Amino acid sequence: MVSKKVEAALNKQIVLEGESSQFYLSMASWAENQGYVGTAEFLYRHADEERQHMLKLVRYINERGGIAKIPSIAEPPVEFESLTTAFENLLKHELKVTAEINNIVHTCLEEKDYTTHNFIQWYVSEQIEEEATARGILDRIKLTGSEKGGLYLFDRDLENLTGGSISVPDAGK
Ligand code: OFO
Repeated sequence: MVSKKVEAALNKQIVLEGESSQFYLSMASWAENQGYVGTAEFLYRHADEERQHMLKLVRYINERGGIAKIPSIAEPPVEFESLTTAFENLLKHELKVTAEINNIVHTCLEEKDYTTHNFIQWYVSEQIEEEATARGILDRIKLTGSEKGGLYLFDRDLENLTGGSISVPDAGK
């Protein structure tokens, strides 16, 4: 059974994962409208993965005798200045998510909840990957520059990255 404190921390994380999903969905839609087909594919896939992260938390809280709360989510931005600013925002967002995951780890230890501590380790590893992916993408953009030809190649590259650089968990497991 999760304590009230752990339950609250996990419910807070549901909001963040939901926000991540909506944020990436909005970026995907923007990229699609800009003609960045590969980037859009990558981001649509990423938005789905974030929803799985949220779902995994919902299922875990309920499984452990808590009550998962499904929140309303703030509207994400519709427009992004450029691919660079979009991915800079993404990295900033992921850094915030990592900080919150670390807070959950801290709460688990305070509450001596070693089961949730174990559960949350999946998110700790996932954040290492997500930050690395975001940094890698920003590096690629910097390397290709803002010329149309370079951005076209970047976009194609990202489409190929869609395949499996970010793993999708089984919900609730
Ligand atoms: Fe859920 O990993 Fe990004 O936010």
